[in-house]
Amino acid sequence: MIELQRIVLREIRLPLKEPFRISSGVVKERRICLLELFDADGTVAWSECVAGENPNYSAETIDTAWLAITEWLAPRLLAKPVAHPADLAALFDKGICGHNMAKAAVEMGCWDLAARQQGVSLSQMLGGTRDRVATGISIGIQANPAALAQRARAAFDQGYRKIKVKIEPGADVEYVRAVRQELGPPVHMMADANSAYTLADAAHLVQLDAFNLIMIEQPLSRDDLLRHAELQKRLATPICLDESITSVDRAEDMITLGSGRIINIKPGRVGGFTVSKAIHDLCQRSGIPVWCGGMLESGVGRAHNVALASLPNFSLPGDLSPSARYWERDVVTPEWTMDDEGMVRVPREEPGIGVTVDMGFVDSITVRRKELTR
Ligand code: OSB
Ligand code: MG
Repeated sequence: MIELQRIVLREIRLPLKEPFRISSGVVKERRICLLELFDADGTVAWSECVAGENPNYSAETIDTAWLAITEWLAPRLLAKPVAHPADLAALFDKGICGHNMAKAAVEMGCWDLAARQQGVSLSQMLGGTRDRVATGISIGIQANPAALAQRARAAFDQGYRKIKVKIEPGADVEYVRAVRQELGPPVHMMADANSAYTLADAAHLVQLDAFNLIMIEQPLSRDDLLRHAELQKRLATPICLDESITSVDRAEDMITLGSGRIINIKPGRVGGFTVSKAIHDLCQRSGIPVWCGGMLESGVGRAHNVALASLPNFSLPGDLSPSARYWERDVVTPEWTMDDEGMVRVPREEPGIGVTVDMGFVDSITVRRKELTR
């Protein structure tokens, strides 16, 4: 039984070690909303809202999520007890359109809470089966192909099992060619366009077939399921959808229409773990591989992603880099690390997310705080 008494929202500022540039925008310093949830039985849980600083990846931002959580979502949850975190998606969707990242932040915090109440790890609570998950890196757009190839080489040598490079018009074919030449044929490589192209670019994108990519992520706009299907007919490389998949129905549409052959599941984008699990299960039944995407999360959001990625159909390496790839100092102990085989350990002995929030550090980087009570 989840009977929340209080939710504390904090906005922290966490500078990235280096700016992260994708086709739709650049981020130098993350503004991250953390949630601390207090149950009537004394259990305390944590989650992170993955909404960005600007509405470039999705319509949501940290500021819209802050509003949605404080005005609509938290009051609904604080008003009455909930039997199971799987009940929250329906509770939040009734009469509240969109705001998936805000909904997910609260919902995922309740999954951590329920896991702690039952004394099991979040991975176990979600049905995870692995004790290590394979890790890939997502490399932002660089100044030139040689700089990108050098970054890719360094990442591969560190152990990353999948090298994803961000592309956009003017920084695509030659960039991918340089990376493939540097790494050689067997390395798992992919490109992510973050919706930078249109169907008119199909002939141009077909050139990427030459580089044996395991997938091309989100070449077209989020709403372009039909056009993605058209593009997939012309591309040998599998399309993976990210921004487009915001619900189980969208995943089903992708499969029916042939808009893609792989899904990047980000629990924030789809409204939380219940929908993530449903998409995972649908894809498993349909022979569609999934992997866990990232949103430059702090160690709190990373814990939630790692737990999700331990489910059986997460068969491709996730965007789950260790703390040190993003931050000088992470907000959790222990920080997230990757071994030299490119694997991250799933905490399965500790209850809940399995890492401890460094309160002193969090306090020192908190720029706004709000307490919501019954
Ligand atoms: O498209 O997957 C994306 C980061 C911010 C917004 C969108 C994306 C990304 C990443 C980062 O690729 C992956 C990571 O967290 O390492
Ligand atoms: Mg993406």
